[in-house]
Amino acid sequence: MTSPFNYTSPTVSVEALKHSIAYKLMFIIGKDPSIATQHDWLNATLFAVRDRMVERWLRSNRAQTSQDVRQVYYLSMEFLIGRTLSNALLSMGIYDDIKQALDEMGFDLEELIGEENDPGLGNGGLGRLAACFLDSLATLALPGRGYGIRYEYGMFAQNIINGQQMESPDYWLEYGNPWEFQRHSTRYKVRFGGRLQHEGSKTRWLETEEVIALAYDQVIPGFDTDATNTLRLWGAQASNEINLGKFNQGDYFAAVEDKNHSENVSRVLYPDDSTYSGRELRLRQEYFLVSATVQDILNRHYVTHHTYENLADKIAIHLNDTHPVLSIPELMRLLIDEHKFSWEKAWETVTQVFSYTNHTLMSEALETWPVDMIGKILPRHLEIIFQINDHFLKEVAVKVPDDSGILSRVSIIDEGNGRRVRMAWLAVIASHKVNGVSALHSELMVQSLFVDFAHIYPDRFCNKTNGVTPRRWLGLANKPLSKVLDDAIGHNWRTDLSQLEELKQNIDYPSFLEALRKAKLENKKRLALYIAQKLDVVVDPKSLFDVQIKRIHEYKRQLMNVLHVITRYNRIIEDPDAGWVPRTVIFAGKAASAYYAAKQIIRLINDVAAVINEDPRVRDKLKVVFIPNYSVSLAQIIIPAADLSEQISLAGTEASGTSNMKFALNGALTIGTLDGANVEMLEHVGEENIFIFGNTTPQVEQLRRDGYNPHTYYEQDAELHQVLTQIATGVFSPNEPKRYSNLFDTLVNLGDHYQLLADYRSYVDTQDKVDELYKQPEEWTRRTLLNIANMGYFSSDRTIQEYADEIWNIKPIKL
Ligand code: 26W
Repeated sequence: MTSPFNYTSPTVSVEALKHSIAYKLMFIIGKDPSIATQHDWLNATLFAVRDRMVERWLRSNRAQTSQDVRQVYYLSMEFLIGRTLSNALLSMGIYDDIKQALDEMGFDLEELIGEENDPGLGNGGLGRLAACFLDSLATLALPGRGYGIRYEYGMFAQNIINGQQMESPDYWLEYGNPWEFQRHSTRYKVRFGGRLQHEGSKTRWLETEEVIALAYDQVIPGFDTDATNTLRLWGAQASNEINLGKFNQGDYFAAVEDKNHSENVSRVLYPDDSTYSGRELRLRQEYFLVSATVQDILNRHYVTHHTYENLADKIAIHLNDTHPVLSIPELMRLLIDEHKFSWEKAWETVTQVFSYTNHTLMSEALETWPVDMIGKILPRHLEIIFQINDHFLKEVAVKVPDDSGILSRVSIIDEGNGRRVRMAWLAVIASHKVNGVSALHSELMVQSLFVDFAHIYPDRFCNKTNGVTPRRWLGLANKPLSKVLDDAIGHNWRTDLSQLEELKQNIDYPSFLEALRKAKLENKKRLALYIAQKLDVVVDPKSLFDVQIKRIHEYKRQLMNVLHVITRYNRIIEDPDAGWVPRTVIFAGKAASAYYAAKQIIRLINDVAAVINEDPRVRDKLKVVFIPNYSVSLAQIIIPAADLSEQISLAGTEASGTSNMKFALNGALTIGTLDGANVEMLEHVGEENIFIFGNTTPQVEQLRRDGYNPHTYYEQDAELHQVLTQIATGVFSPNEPKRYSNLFDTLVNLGDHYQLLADYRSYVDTQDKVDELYKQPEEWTRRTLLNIANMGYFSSDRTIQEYADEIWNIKPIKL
């Protein structure tokens, strides 16, 4: 008899697909076709597609278990995975079949794809990087799983009202989430608070509050392979044990309210990616992720090995920034308190298992938690952290005896600052590898933030330059260009991006350059249509699309971009017939809700746009648009349409950047500073093919040391003076002339922390060079071709292969 589990994939003929979509609509959604909404049909399609992935998924899982390979667990508070349907269709190679099936049923696939919600479970670069990494892990058949939180509310939705950002909640689960499998039986208790009881060498953690972490799994398909991985997100559920005291006193409502309260832990993503907030709920979230995950890891390990002795051989745990750092004391606690490990053995295991990526050097973003707060919420963990610190400081005193200040500098506990726990220090001390995300960033990391640790542990620090997945960021986002590439070099660049090099042989073929230009124009038309529909602004697809899309932050210097826009505006008015290259300047990005300066920058962009777009004197020569509610799916529309990519952060501040890579891969030229991964992009594309300007990191530091005075630039540069005066005197806010006097002061009188004025002249001059080149379309396109062809290095497949070989020590599974 054949086993019922010897099940092969449902066939993927168009007929079979039609049948299963109709079946899902009836039996899963429970709707009659005559009353089903677009969303119902979308969900029915998602279910039908999901079915076809599950069999490979189970097989991959079985292979991982039976081959008993070492696994990596990627812990991240954020995963910005984007829409899943189209990505899954391309991965499985059934895009055209589904398209036809839906077509025959009277639906347009593209339209349904546009209906899918885009889960915003992340802030920006860090969360999106995690999603690219999952895609690459699966595509390379590497055994790895992502662990995160299933926030009910993702990143807030941004509306622009009267030029200002307004936030509204993003309840992304409104129509359900057909991709996830809720695992009713995979649940762990996560405990908070309580007190400790010591009996001899044993410690007990008593009288805690409890929350249940419930697993929700999502399938992560590899591209063109059966290998399929899992992203496991935890949702909070109140534990069954409601407050019996209150219940028995007849206070039914209070007892149930407590239950609701505990579910808050997975309610909402903290929408701040720049300043660490210090809020107790955030600390609880971090522990919630970590505790459920470490319990799950141990459980999975035990099921196959019946021992924890070989844990360090079989697992690697990666920390995406410090946010999941409590997994270190959590693993120590479980090994010692529950599994009878000695301190020494537990610590040895921990240091072999953990690795950590740092994503920012900026001090305001570094996590430190008050000792008292950790003590109240996680008393046992605080005790373990102190113990780790004691052991470590003793080791340092032996290793570096002649440096008197070192112990207080490297201590996990910052005694100066109201006693706080430095999470990054804990991560460095417990990890066998610590990496930065670009060559420059990794270098600065060991010279500044971790300089003492680099002396203590010289072999611990390394670089892993970020990358992006070519599947989503070229194959899916840019169909016109993908077609051109397929025709020229075949399809395999999707899994071996270095093949793009072969495009160089086409550099002298005008017809190929023409094909590239046509693809770009098609993408620009699509974006122009979107802008017309959403903003009621008409932009010319033939104009140069100059794009800056990313979180709004002072260090990223969107404001410097605005200074250039106003400069250009003034020049056009001054000399309207000077042969201007028409430009459309496009911005998008969210500001953290409490970040006043960032919100003012958004408002200024919109005010400037209103004035310029209405001014008949500039008409078709300059347009400015701010596209609201930036997201992964919006990025997929905007990036392929860009001619110019703005990567203009102050040198030394942007750890890597990843949109810089996406833009170049999609045939935009970069205007940028020598910051983050721009430096390596320059090395790969060659200096003729990128517009680099501004001070370098050493120059920035020098200027700071010498006492940078922005006022001199303001006084000495007439154009700059004019622009700043216009902003300060209300030329762009006539109803409220003083609206931007604070902004003006920050730049001119309060030190201009991000040195916009110092880089302004070189930025504006470089923008002139951009115009000159754009006037020669053939030459422009040749350079975009060289950008595309040289982006192979920036595939996240390359990055993940390096992590696998040099940090995690994992090998692909055989399928
Ligand atoms: C605690 C508050 C908080 C939350 C998130 C502080 C900092 C963060 C992240 C580290 C911010 C972030 O997304 N960093 C970005 O990471 C990308 C992926 O490595 C880099 O490309 C960006 O340069 C870096 O800003």
